[in-house]
Amino acid sequence: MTPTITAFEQSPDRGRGQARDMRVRWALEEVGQPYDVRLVSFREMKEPAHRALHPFGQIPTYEEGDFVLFESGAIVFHIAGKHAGLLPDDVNARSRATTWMFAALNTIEPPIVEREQAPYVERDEAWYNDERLTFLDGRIRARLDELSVRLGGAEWLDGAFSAGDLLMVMVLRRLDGSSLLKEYPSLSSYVARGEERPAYKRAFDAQLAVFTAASSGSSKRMSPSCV
Ligand code: GTB
Repeated sequence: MTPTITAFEQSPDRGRGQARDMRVRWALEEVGQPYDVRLVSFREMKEPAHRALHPFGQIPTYEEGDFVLFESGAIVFHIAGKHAGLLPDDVNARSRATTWMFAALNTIEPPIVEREQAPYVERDEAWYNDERLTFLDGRIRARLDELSVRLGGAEWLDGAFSAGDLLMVMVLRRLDGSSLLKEYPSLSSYVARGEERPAYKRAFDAQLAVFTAASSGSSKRMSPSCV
């Protein structure tokens, strides 16, 4: 059965592949699973029909007939469990790769998202530039220091490319608009390796095509709730 995912009708990121449907698209492309996309507006996301799929009224969702999932990490995990190619067969190696999925979403992404959100809510505070940004950037740097030490000169985090790398690359890409990632050449190269994968490119082009088709020169600005 062809799964259906949901994505923004018009992504506030202007097709830069930052919305979380990109993670799901990339996973589906990696395993060679065709998929349909249902585009939803911000209004539709908050209506009962969509909330029946996603209790928090967000994208992405994933449907295979009556089977419904939300949370991009859970969806990627489901795809990786159902198809070969994103998680190793060996149980321990599979758990290590899964650990990197959690590390990407629970350890690396939160300080990055907090840094993204800060300008929306704190920009006008007197202490914003000198204190708050220094603190938030420092927290991200601490994680990037540690992650780059662990990656060392390896191609991927634990052997072959896995769903852990897929999510880690996507999370690190959220630093695209800042100079922080550039301070870490090995992590920049790691992200570039992910972006060079044919499956990544197909997923990126597909989400960009949605934005391009929908765009008439206007776009919605990202808002603090749009994380
Ligand atoms: N934990 C959930 C998951 O991983 O699936 C989070 C889902 C989520 O945050 N969805 C966002 C959403 O639906 C879109 S992806 N927001 C609308 C709302 O909450 O009303 C987050 C996102 C959006 C836009 C950008 N951007 O413009 O750069 C980046 C990331």
